[in-house]
Amino acid sequence: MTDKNSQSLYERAKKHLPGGVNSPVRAYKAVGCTPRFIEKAKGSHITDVDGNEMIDYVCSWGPGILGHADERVLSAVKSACDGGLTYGAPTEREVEMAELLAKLVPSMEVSRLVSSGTEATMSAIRVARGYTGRNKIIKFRGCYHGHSDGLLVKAGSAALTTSVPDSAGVPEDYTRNTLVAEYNNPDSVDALFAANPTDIAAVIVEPVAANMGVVLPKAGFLQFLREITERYGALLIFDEVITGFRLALGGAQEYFHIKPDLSTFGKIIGGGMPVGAYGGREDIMRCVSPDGEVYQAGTLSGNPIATAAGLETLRILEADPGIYERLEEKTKRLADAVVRASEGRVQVNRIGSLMSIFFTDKKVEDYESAAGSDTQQYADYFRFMLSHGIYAAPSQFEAMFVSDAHTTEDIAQTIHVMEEYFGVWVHRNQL
Ligand code: HOZ
Repeated sequence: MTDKNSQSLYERAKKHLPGGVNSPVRAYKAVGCTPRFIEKAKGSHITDVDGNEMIDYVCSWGPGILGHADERVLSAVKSACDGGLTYGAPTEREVEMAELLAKLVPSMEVSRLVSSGTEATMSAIRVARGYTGRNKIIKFRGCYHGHSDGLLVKAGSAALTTSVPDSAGVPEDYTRNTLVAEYNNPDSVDALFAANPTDIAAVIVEPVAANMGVVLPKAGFLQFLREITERYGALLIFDEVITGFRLALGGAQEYFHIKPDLSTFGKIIGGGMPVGAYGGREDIMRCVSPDGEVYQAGTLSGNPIATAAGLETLRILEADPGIYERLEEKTKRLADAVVRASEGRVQVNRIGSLMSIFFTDKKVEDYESAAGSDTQQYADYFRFMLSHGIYAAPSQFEAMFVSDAHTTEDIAQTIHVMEEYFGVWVHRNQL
C-alpha cells in the first residue's frame, strides 16, 4: 500500500487538524466510515486519492452547478490570475457583479461582496439591527446560517450531527437576542412577535431549508413571513446561500415570488471560489459603511480571482435559461426512482436540483420530523452508494445537489445503484 490513500491521509490529518478536516461534516462522523480525500474532479465526477472515480452529488455543497472545473470558468480564472491575485482596492469586476446581481435578483438593489456565506448572513443581521435600531432576531430551528455566534442556535448542518445544535464557546449573552421559531409553523412566529412586538429587527430564513436535509416551505409560509415582518416593522432576510441561482436564476425569491428586504448569497455566486454577498433594499443597504454607520469590511472582499469565477458562472447561467429545466428533469428522475424502488417507504423531498432522502414513513416538513428519521439507515445507504461509485451527502441533514454536468448516463447509473440498494432494503424491511 502506498502512503497516498484516504486512510493514511486521514491518520496524518488527525494529528494537526481537528477531526482531520477543515469543516466537520467532511469527517464522515455521521456515516461511520473514513472520509475520502479528493485528488481531482471534472464535470460530474470526483476522484479520490485511492483512485475511485465517483458520480458526485455533493458538488462542493452547492457551488458546482455547472459541474467541476468548467472550462469557461477556469479560463476566466486563469486570465484573472494574470492580472494579480489581490489588490485590496476596487475593481471593475466588482461593479459588474453588483450590476448583474441587481439584474438577476431585483431585490438586490445595493449589495456588498464578502468571502463566505457565513460572513454574508452575519453582516446582513448587523445591517438589519443597525437599520431598525432593534436587537432581536428570529431564526428557525434546523435552519443553518453559517457559524457566527449569534446564529449558531438550534442550527442545522453539521451542528445537528457532530454535537448538540448549540455550540460550546458561544456565550449566552451572544445568543440571548436570537429567538427560535419552528420552520413551517406560523403560530410559533406569531407568538414571538406578540411577545416582542417592537424588539425584532429581522426574521432570517432559508426559504427552502436545506441544512436539516431538504425541507420545503409549506404553501403560504414564506408569504406569511413577508406579511408579519411588514406588520411589525421588522425586516425579512432570505438566506439564499444554497437556493440562490439554484432554484432559479433569481433564487428562491423568484421561484416563490416573494421579495425579501435583504438576501444573502454564497456558494454558486463564487463559481467554486470563496465569495459571499449580502444586499437588498437601497435605503437599508445605505446603512453600510462608508455610506452609513454599520461597519463591515474584508481584505479579500471582492477578490479579483474569486469575483471572476463567480461572474463567469452567473453569466453562463444567465445565457442558458434552459439549465433550470434540465436540472429539474434530472433530479426528478432520481427522486421518482427512489420513491418507486423504496415502494414509497422513504420520504423524498425535492425541489429543483435539491433533494433529500429521509428514512422515515412520516412526512418531513420541519426540524422535528427531519430529526425523527433513521440516521443509521441513512448511513447504511450512504456507504452502499459510496462503495458503488456514487458520492452522496455524508449526512442525513445535508442536501443532494445535481449539476448541469450530470449526464443521462450518470443519472441512469445512479438510478441503477439506488434500485439495487432499495430492492434489498424493501426486502429486508418486509421480513
Ligand atoms: N455547512 C456546509 C454544508 N452545509 C459545510 C460544507 C463543507 O464542509 O465544506
